[in-house]
Amino acid sequence: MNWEGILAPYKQVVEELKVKLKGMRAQFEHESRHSPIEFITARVKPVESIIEKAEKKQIPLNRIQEIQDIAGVRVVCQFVDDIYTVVNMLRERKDLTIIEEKDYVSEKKASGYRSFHMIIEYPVETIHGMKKVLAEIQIRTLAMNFWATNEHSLNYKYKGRIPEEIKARLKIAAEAAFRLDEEMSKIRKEVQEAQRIFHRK
Ligand code: 0O2
Repeated sequence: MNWEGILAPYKQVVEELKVKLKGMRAQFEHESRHSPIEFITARVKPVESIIEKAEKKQIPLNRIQEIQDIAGVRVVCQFVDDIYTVVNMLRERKDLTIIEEKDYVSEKKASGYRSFHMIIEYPVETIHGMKKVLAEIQIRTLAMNFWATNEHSLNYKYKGRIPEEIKARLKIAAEAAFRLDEEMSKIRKEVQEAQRIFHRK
């Protein structure tokens, strides 16, 4: 398979979305307003993982465009409320179509995972014309990101079969991350005021 050719539009999408989201962040900063976006990461799913996911979801390789997260962008926020600010801003945009929303922030997954997922359809211009590509935007807090990154590493280490004892600890850690987000939300105004003073200096 010509993976480089297949993945080229996805690379383009990831780059474009990164530029646009960073642009949103810059506009907030320019207006000296709290940015709901702390940082952005993005990736094109590695070929090995695409093949694995296609097998898991029983999608033949000639239909891999049905896999929703080949292009993936992650928006990391300071506060839980920021997640919904970003979600609402994305809902308003005219340059993408929202296909599906999965709110694992208010309804965590069994693993303890929290994050807001948006599956979008994004039109990308190629030299062969316009192509609509699916992409996944994950929106989560710094605490949710810390947890998910560590859990992801453990899943990789244990090939998806994390021992029960560690799984239980991860659930406790997920609760602690949730409480941390709750506590930070309570002093949000104080934190933001401090950050405004800090930025002015
Ligand atoms: P990677 O390596 O990040 O690309 P579903 O069939 O709906 O259960 P699906 O279609 O994979 O599963 O959608 P879902 O649940 O929205 O998950 C998509 C992505 O969200 C995953 O991609 C992960 O990045 C992240 N995710 C979902 N659940 C968890 C979790 O329990 N822990 C962590 N750390 N991340 C999670 P991939 O392809 O699994 O992995």
